[in-house]
Amino acid sequence: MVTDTIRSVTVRKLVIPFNIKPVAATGSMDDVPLVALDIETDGGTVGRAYVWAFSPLFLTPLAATVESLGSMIIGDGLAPLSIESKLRSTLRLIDTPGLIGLALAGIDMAVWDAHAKQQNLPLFRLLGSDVTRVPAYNSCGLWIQDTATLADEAEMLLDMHDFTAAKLRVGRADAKEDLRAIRLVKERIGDDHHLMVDYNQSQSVTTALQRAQMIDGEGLYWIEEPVRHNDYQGSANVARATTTPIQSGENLCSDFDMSCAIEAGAADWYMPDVQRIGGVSGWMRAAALCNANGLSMSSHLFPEISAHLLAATPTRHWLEYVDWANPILQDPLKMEHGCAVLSEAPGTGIEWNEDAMARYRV
Ligand code: SMN
Ligand code: MG
Repeated sequence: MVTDTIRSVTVRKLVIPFNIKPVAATGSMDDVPLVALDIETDGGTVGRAYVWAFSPLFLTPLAATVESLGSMIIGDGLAPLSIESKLRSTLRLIDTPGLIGLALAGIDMAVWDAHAKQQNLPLFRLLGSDVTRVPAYNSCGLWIQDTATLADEAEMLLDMHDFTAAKLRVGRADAKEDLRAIRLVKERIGDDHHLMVDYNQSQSVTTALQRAQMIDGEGLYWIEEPVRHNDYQGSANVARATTTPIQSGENLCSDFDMSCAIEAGAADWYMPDVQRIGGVSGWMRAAALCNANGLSMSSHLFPEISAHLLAATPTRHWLEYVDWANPILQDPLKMEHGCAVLSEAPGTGIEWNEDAMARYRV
């Protein structure tokens, strides 16, 4: 069988405004700096994906890193696992954390998109799934902000697509203010809606234990990243002391990282981020680990591709919904009754709105 080969890898740098600017306990953001990838084959198939640079300061280095990795796969056959394996073995000496890891994941996602398009299948069907709806929580707001604004915002976020769950960021200097924030939101949304909270790694193990004890009886759905993400033992101490499930995983950079976290009992549930865990290829390895260990797996950001991946994840749990890339997408992810509804379009469904791309290009 003759397969297409990779002809070009094109990157564009974009800065998109947020509807609601994220302010977490450990950092805030003014806009969404993205690197958009187009990987074209000699047969004319174009795979698309985007990666997130966190800060506009890292947009140029991330785009350049994607370009460098892209130059390594020109002429290769359109075989996502073989391309990923070649990149990882060629990069063994420099290793692949940081920007190189994000860039590699971006290439992997775009190559999988092209592969699925060539097979004329949406990614979730290519991966063997027929699950077309994935439950989602709204993560577009409820940042560290004036507690007086939280209840109205929570109601607005749930109303957006009849969501049944939302996430509140915590980790304020005064733990009592966090408790107040939780109670204000819980009281407004009621017991038939779930509330997750995220400390964004802001606590020491000692304060995390104190704070977790303080909020453990508040009926929260999960407590996310209470301590530094790679302090697996510290996180395990918090997980053992708490009835509310501890959620973690957005900072895991490989299935090996995940296996270490699981071995330590760092969390009750995991939520890998597709651009950190290694794209589609890395995600599927992580999903196998969660399945083997009986652990529920949710996603972090990147809802367009994560919805496909969760559909193919045996222990699928929650999709984290954000609308950050919507302005540049021709068909933003369809949301209905609190679920992502997967499209039958071939690939991941990521196609650019070229007018918007021109507007936000830097
Ligand atoms: C988060 C994501 C992106 C920016 C800030 C905070 C958060 C989450 O950890 O889980 O959504
Ligand atoms: Mg988080």
